[in-house]
Amino acid sequence: MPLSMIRNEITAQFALEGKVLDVKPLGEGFINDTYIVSTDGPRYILQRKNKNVFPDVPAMMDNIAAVTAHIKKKVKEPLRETLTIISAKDGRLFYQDSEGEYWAVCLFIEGTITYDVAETPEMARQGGIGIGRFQSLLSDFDKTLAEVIKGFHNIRWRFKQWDESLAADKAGRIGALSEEIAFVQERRGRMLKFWKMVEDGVLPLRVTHNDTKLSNFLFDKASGKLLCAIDLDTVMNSTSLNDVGDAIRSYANNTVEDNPDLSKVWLRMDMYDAYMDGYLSERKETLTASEKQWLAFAPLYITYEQGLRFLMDYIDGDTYYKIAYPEHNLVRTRNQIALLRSMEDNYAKMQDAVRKKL
Ligand code: GN1
Ligand code: MG
Repeated sequence: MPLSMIRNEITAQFALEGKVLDVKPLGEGFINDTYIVSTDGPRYILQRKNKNVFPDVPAMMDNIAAVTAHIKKKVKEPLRETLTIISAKDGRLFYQDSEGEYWAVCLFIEGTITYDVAETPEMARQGGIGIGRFQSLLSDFDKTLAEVIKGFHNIRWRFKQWDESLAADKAGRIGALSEEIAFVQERRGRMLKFWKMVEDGVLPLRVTHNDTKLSNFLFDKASGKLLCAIDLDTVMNSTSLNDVGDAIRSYANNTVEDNPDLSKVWLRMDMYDAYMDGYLSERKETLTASEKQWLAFAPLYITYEQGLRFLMDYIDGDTYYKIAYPEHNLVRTRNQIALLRSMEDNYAKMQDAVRKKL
């Protein structure tokens, strides 16, 4: 859809304050299309939600509305510490256009900044406090959330998809991927063992964000503190350990997740340590014994899962993640494999660091 149409027709469907002056694409995210809307009043974030990825956008928006309403009741600055959904003029949380596409708007939070790579351990510590706080604020949230993406962090389900992808070899690519495929296959049992604890209730279900990479958090420019978790599309009920794991996957990678230069990819223990320090300062008292025991494994689990998902998308012919060049998903896969190797080399130290803080 041309930008002029988004500007004139889509924004007009929402209850915005002020006259729309400008709409610009914001090149963030691998899934949705995101725009920033300037008006003579507040600024807004407008998104076209990806309906191939999210089969039930209305249920997803209900999840986000419920979670943000809960957080708003508890924080000092309700308009800055969580997202504010702006309804469509008909009162719904989204607008569906004539092509069936879903659009949603939230307030742009001024005075904030996002990052792709953590700059200092203090930033990682703030990240840990931030997700810990997110979990604490939602610890008494008692509604069940819709499962917006089936089996999102469920590796048993991912293996089912994986086996089907390998069997279909849709893009005819698996012949050249024997090393990467072997890497995934060798670790299946270990990863299933972790997920089994979620299935058996050994690791409890909590309200989780499920997409906690660094760039999904706003930092306050003035204080440097983590202010707000954004991209709430995947809030669901899962193990809270994965929110820490996914964060470590990005905060503690020495470089971005699609750097093709693998000599730059490794786990920064200083970032890991600082993140865990912040996180446990918030959550130490509330985690169960099993959660504490498996916390250090979560980054390995999520990095593995992410590598598998990138590789599966490459094998399927790049239908899920946005790519900027043909080998993008393969580059991402190799990056995650290198990061996981580095985590495996450091696993004893990772466990030790957690133990010392408990
Ligand atoms: C996607 O939407 P975005 O870019 O924040 C993906 C995450 C991945 C991430 C990798 C719904 O997140 O699971 O970890 O890319 N989100 C979905 O960068 O699949
Ligand atoms: Mg997302």
